[in-house]
Amino acid sequence: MEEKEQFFLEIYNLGIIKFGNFTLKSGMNSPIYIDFRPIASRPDLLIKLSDLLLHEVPSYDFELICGVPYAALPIATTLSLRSKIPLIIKRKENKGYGTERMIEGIYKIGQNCLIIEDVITSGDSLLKTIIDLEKEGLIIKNIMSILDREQGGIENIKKIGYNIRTLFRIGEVFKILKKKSFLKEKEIHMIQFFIKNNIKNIQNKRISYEEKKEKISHPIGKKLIDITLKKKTNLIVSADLIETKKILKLVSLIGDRICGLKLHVDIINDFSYSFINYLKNISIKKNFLLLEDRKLCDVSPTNCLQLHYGIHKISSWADIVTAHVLAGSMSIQNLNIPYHMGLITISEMSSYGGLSDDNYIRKVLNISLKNPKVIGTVAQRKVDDRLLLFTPGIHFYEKKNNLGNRYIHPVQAFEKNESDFIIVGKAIFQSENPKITAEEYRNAGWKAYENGL
Ligand code: 5BU
Repeated sequence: MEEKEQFFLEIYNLGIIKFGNFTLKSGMNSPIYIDFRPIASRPDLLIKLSDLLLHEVPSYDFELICGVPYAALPIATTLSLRSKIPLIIKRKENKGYGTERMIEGIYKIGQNCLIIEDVITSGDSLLKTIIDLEKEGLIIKNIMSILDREQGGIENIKKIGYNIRTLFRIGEVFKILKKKSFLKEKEIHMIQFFIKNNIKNIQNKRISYEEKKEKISHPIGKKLIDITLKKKTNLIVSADLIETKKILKLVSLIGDRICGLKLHVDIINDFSYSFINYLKNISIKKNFLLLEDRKLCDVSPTNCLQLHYGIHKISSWADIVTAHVLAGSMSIQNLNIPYHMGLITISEMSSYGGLSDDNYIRKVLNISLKNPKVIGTVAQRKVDDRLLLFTPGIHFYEKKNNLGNRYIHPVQAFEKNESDFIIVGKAIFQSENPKITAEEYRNAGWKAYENGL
């Protein structure tokens, strides 16, 4: 223990733990950020670390080593040099040219590979590495992480049958730092806050709409939650129809079952103000919100024009509008958004082959949290509790179609991603009986939410 403790204090002095307000790879917000990358510049510490790891997993127990990209790569490389066991490299994304291999290096089907992860939080990126290695026919008998943030990642990986160990646990590390008086008063408070929140995460329970309402400051976010609780529905129907008559007919069938109606007004052939006024009145009477899936994606002045002017004058009737933030945080500032209108950012689309990577998603989530007009986001993962999570790409039966759409079941949206709202399009409006089908999706969404509590 003495040796491990000494080692941890040495790496702590490199600044591997930072205190503040951080968005993690998983999309979660945390007052603590741990980054082992500085060790890459200290060969002496890399050697010490790999010797500590080899003490935990003897080298006769594996034939290959692979680090979860990218932070664990220098650690895995050192381990390979120390143990003389070959390294293989896992890519984070396909190159898109050449061999398009996800795993580089020399290996054979059936070989036993040790995986090294630096910090384990939810276990999601580790799982991606496991899946890619197994696709190549490799066997994963041992996984080592350097530090477990004790947020359920180790348990998640063990639950699916893998043998995973960790060198350090965040709780014990904090004790060492406190014992040695390495922490300031403010940092101790942040740690206590972190540990309190962690317990909740490990219990694996989602937060309720009531709790979420406390965390959301925007009035339209609160209103959406109120409607959801009152009507017991988290279903938003996407009316991707090109005739106003068809949209109004659909609404007359499903209006009682939804908390929101999503439109693409630019696909409507006969758009008019009388239509939108009529729809607005129904939305008030039946108590649901109108979402315009405009996907603003330009610089701020253009977004502003697209929102307020043109044929559709979106800001005069929509309760919520979607926006990409590809052009940066400023692109959704100074839009003169009316007080009662909220924005939904798009962090990660539901299609397969989308171009947003973990880094992009993290940045969008950060921008979303800092902009008071943003009520939530579209993502295919769990996000910070201060954002509402909207999940399109929902279907009971379809999984993937040849148009690039990927679908998940409502249960998956709530269980895996802790979604707040499901967005369902053609599964309802193309069904033989949209009224009954909407009721089925409403029930599935509501039950899945309640089961998560
Ligand atoms: P579908 O018929 O259930 O596939 O309709 C989904 C709707 O959600 C459709 O209007 C899309 O434009 C919209 N959508 C989506 O499918 N995926 C996304 O990531 C986003 C929006 Br953002």
